[in-house]
Amino acid sequence: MIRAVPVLPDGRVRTLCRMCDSRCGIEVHIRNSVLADITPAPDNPGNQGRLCPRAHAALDLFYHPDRIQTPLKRTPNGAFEPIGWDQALDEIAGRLKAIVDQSGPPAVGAWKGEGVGFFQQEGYIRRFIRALGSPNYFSNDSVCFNGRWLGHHLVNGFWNPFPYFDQADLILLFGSNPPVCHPPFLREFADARVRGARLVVVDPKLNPIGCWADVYAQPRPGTDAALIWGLIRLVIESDRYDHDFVDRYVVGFEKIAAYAQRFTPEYVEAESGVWADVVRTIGDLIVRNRPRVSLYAGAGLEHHPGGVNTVRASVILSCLAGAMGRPSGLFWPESPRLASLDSRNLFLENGGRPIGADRFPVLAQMAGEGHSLSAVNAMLDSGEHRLRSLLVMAANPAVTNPNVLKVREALSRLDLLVVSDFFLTPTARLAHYVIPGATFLERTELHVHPKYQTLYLAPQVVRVDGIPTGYELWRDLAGRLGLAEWFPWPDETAVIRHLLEPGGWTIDDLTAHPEGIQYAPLRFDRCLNEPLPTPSGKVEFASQYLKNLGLDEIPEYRPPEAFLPASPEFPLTLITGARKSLLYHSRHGNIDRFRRVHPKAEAEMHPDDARNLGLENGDTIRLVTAGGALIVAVRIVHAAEIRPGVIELYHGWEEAPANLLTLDEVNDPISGFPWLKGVPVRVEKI
Ligand SMILES: Nc1nc2c(c(=O)[nH]1)N[C@H]1C(S)=C(S)[C@@H](COP(=O)(O)OP(=O)(O)OC[C@H]3O[C@@H](n4cnc5c(=O)[nH]c(N)nc54)[C@H](O)[C@@H]3O)O[C@H]1N2
Ligand SMILES: Nc1nc2c(c(=O)[nH]1)N[C@H]1C(S)=C(S)[C@@H](COP(=O)(O)OP(=O)(O)OC[C@H]3O[C@@H](n4cnc5c(=O)[nH]c(N)nc54)[C@H](O)[C@@H]3O)O[C@H]1N2
Ligand code: SF4
Ligand SMILES: [Mo]
Repeated sequence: MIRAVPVLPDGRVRTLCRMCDSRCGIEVHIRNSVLADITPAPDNPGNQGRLCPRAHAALDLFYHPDRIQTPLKRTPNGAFEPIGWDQALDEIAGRLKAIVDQSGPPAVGAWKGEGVGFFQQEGYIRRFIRALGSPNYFSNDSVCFNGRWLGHHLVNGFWNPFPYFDQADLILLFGSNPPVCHPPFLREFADARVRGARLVVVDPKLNPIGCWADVYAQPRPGTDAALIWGLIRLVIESDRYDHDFVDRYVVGFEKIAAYAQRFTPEYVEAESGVWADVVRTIGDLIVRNRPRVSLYAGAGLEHHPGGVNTVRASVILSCLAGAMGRPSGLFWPESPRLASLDSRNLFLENGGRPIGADRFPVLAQMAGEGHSLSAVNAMLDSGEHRLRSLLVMAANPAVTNPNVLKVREALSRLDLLVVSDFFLTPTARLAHYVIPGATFLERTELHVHPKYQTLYLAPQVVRVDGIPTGYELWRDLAGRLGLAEWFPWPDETAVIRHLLEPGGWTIDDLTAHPEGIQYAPLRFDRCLNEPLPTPSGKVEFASQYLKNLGLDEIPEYRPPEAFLPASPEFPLTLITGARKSLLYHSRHGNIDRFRRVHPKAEAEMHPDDARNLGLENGDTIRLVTAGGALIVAVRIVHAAEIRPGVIELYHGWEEAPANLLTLDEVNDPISGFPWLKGVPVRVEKI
């Protein structure tokens, strides 16, 4: 049993759930020094007294019998032996120093995963790698939200990840599944529907929210941009867009108006498979319900090689629908005045170029990070630019990254791989050293929610002897490398005091307001009253910055065939990673009660495709793509649930990784994203 010391022996501690990025308010109940229960906090603006079932899984993970509780060292025969904390850090620091002395700091990289989120923990990792003198910071964000982040920033210079859906008259969801992925937004959808708001869902797979839709369109994967351009054309043709807005705020309107001409409803139907009259119906809904339109693009749009352009086109459509400067649409959230842990600008200004910056300069310049798929190539490189060591925090790329066989080969070639995790994952099993990871219940953390412009303190609920928090790990490692001045704070509370200083807040202020402090009034029209943080200061329908880099000035539509020519070898299309309610990427498969709900990997298939292939429900099939092959069971779904010709497979199964099939070298030219959804595939009956 884990050596847990809760901050109080009995009672409740108010904090935030970080079992996903929604960060709902929770109360952790402690009874006789045991973490006994988690219930919703009543007054958090996000969850408003509700929780999803994953919140309780925090306790399943915390007390899990397989949880790693001491550092582990891999022995020559491949087994792991427990070692002491000082020995682990001394040896890791010694080996890092030797690599830096021989090959220079850039031979060392760090890789952050979704497990630790995007602010304070990310800051530590960025800071550590910068202190070492390496530009090589990588993260899951190279396959997560960076595509959408870039798409929005290229057009507007900002991104409010979530609009206020409850204030919309029309919600358009493209490739997203909020009931499963962001449960707190269900309340907003429900409120909007009660008021009579319309809902359009565009997804090749009927996900739960699709069942609520007024219009459900099932496109051929990777062709959303054709539909979006068709809608842009209809809005321009209707002349019901705001001419004054376009004249005052927009660069490049004529270019997009000319380009949109070819996207007639019939052309959109030929490209995307969405019927021409459905295209017209959606266009009509936009025109009638503007300007209170919430257009939300999920991971379904960015996991394609044309992803950033698709997102850019969706932002242009939102702007033409009048969504700029409205709570239901596009607004420019303010950031709180906090000190920065991260020193990315410092590095980039000094000419630091992370791995992948030559191929994907926009990612490096705008998001300030290396390209994780190029990092994998650099681990396999034998030349002077070889990446020799990687420090992985809360990520499982041996399952979650495309082309997992290559990822595993690359990780096993490293001279030093250190992984911090709760469990011996496929990634951790390749490590030289495994560091036990602290759950969010074990750390004190600041959180910022841009939608509400709210700052929260999530206090530590429990301490575990022998398990360092993320901060303690980086601090102690930096100390051993002579870099103590980068981590001068004794503990996480001191870090938070430092972070709060510029804004004049104190820890007591935040403790007194567990529901969060709104750090600035919400000014939805800010984006209409201040120059935008784009090169021109305006809304960039056309981007000179991209043009100068030899990239698409306007977000042109490129069909999937532009990236991989159609081949009779691969007649079907594979989409991966539609989220499952109780699983989280490669996580939670080891929670028995969750496993009973999602027992095994299954490829979902349309009944017509199954019939053509002579398949029955439960048959075993081999899926083959240009990337690899995988044997898996088939589940034949209802005819309405998936577009004919499309196969869906969840991406988090350790025993059946969908990422054996995805393509790491077919990339979005702007973000460098791999091809995770829409990959040409063949099905063989076994
Ligand atoms: N339970 C749970 N919740 C999660 C996660 C989890 O693993 N589990 N992960 C979290 C993370 S990190 C993320 S990034 C978010 C993602 O959150 P969302 O983007 O809201 O959801 P996904 O399930 O990734 O939705 C992808 C949808 O896109 C569809 N799709 C696939 N290809 C296409 C296409 O070409 N066009 C269109 N229009 N749709 C397409 C899929 O069928 C699927 O329904 O979820 C977060 N929430
Ligand atoms: N084919 C395909 N691949 C995909 C996707 C897809 O849709 N299709 N989606 C992509 C997306 S959007 C994302 S975000 C990535 C996610 O990619 P990853 O971040 O690599 O995925 P996870 O499986 O969530 O791995 C997180 C690991 O961190 C550990 N962990 C969790 N919390 C903590 C913590 O606080 N501290 C420490 N030390 N460890 C912790 C967990 O045990 C787990 O092993 O996957 C991507 N991969
Ligand atoms: S949606 Fe669920 S998992 Fe995510 S923060 Fe809220 S309670 Fe936790
Ligand atoms: Mo993600």
